[in-house]
Amino acid sequence: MTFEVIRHQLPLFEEDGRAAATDDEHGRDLYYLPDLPEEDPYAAGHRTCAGCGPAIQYRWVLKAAGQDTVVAGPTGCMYVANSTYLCTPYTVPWAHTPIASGGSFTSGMAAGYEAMIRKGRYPGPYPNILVMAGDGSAADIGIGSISGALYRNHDALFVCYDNECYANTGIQTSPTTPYAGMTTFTPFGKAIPEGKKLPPKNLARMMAEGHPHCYVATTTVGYPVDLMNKTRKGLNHVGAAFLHCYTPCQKGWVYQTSMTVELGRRVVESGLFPVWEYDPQERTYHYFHPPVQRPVTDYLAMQGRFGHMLPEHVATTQVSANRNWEAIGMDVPKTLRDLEDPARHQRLHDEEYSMPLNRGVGA
Ligand SMILES: Cc1ncc(C[n+]2csc(CCOP(=O)(O)OP(=O)(O)O)c2C)c(N)n1
Ligand code: SF4
Ligand SMILES: [Mg+2]
Repeated sequence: MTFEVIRHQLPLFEEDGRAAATDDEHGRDLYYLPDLPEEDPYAAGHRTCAGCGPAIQYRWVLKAAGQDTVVAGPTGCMYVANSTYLCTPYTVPWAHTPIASGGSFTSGMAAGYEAMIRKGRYPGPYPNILVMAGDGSAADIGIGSISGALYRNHDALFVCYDNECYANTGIQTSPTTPYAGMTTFTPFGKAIPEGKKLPPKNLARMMAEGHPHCYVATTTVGYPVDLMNKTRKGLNHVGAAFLHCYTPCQKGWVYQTSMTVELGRRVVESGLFPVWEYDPQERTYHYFHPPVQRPVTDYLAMQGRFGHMLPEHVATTQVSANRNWEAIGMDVPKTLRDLEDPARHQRLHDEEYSMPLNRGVGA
């Protein structure tokens, strides 16, 4: 006898009609949070750094997913800091996977639950199945297993929490480390004054273009409602979904602990991390157009990992940001176009602002 596989449909949080929310002078809502579920599948009791972006993302994703969830975590900070012996923040089933096999392990869970429900060995409904992998895992060492799971279209959500480095082993460069981002493997010096020379891998775009039947989206910890709704959309989608979430790493990026969520806004407002959603039915991208467009220095100057940048490096970063504005269908204001000129940064540097002194990674 075969049993039917019943699936959840999680309701979305209200994004409009924010009764209690107020806007600042730029029209940005002030970190509005809707009425959230009381339950916390990722509760207090972990050992991440203060202000850890991945920990904020883990909490919000699991709040959105709810108690009927099983979650996997490949090796990385969010495995190590969350699984100290006899101490765990999870109130839902959780499993560690090797760093390379987050995708294959999760596809096994999805296939297993589906088979067990069909055979009547698990009562159902089909649980929310997800994996949250670091960028070192999802964009580098384990990208093959995630791509395979997406391609085979297993019914699960594959999340990359992107802190733009291999954090847990001491802040090494990863494919998503931005141009000029200093890490222990990309120190700046006379030979390579910018630190990292390569631009970051465009992970989410690769996943959307390469697996056009999947729901794919980007988000940041600066937009909690967006993050939680995209989590729910990914889980509601029958088949594979991929979510790329920008999550600052306080230790690796060297910034004020309280600025994690603000960085999640500024990276979008400076054009360095476009937020979008790919609809596999229509096969189209939907881009978020932020109400503010800032110079990249508003973002870079908050972080010690960029403190060594010279005017020409800042100008190169502004060129990339301006390309991103065009790619998402926004005009580039003249003020931002002017900042493509290194001489303009030199003047600004001398007259108006200074980048912070780099205190060194992990200082
Ligand atoms: C195959 C393999 N290579 C290297 C390691 C060592 N290692 C453990 S955690 C880690 C960092 C993972 O980085 P990321 O996935 O970005 O997660 P984060 O630590 O940044 O949270 C590495 C390289 C490993 N566990 N397995
Ligand atoms: S090193 Fe970074 S990612 Fe790891 S726990 Fe600390 S803040 Fe979080
Ligand atoms: Mg990482």
